[in-house]
Amino acid sequence: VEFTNGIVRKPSKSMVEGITTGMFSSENPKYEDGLKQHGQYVKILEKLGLEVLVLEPLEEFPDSCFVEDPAVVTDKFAIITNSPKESRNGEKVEIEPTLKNYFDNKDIYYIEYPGTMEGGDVLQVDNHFYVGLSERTNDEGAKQFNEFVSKYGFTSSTVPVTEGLHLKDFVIYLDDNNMLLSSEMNKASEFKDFNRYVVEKDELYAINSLFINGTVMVPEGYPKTLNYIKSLGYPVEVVNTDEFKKIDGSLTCLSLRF
Ligand code: CIR
Repeated sequence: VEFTNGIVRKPSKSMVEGITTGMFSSENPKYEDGLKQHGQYVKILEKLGLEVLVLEPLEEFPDSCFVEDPAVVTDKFAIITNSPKESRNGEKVEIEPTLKNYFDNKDIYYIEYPGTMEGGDVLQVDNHFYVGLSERTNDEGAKQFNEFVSKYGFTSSTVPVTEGLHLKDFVIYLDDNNMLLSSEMNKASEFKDFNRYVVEKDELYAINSLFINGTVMVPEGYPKTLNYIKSLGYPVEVVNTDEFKKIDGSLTCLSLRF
């Protein structure tokens, strides 16, 4: 999949109150550093050929820089999700007008209660979507999602998320059949036909690397995973997202790409 557009939202000062499981860090994020890191992230997206729309921060939503969660987009359609977390659910209303600038109304769909979903649980592999069933995404959400994507010739299937927040924290697809995953996800039969690299526990955060137009963006500080990705022949862009990591945010979370 070749991307031409990116949508991001600058972090708000309230990011220091973002939700966290403490899965990656027990520290509080620093807003100023987060803002700088966000700027670097955007620069890399631009370098990789995306035209990036940078939305203004939303103080009332501490996690709103994680624009991947309130919507799932492809070049053909957009699905507005439905977070079960009260502090995140309003983000869908904020992203909707922006998506209307890119998509016809008929190509915008809505996950509705009792269905819940966040985009971090949706992993696209060519014409198939793996949907993680997690604390944020339920069966009913996955069912509605399947109905929408099947109109466009896509398929989807579900995978339980047992280790933490979102599916894409534990399994990511690069391209050419290459996949990075946790040892737990590696046990799932769904992924057995991929060329799998099991990321070691001490580098778990690096699973969420981001393939964009031939290059892989990799978080800074994970040499083993970085070297593996390089050994596959990919050019890499290393990016520091430490402040977002403190509130469970990784690379894919920070943008919508289509
Ligand atoms: C949350 O818990 O909702 C945020 N602090 C982190 C969201 C990360 N999003 C993602 O992985 N797609």
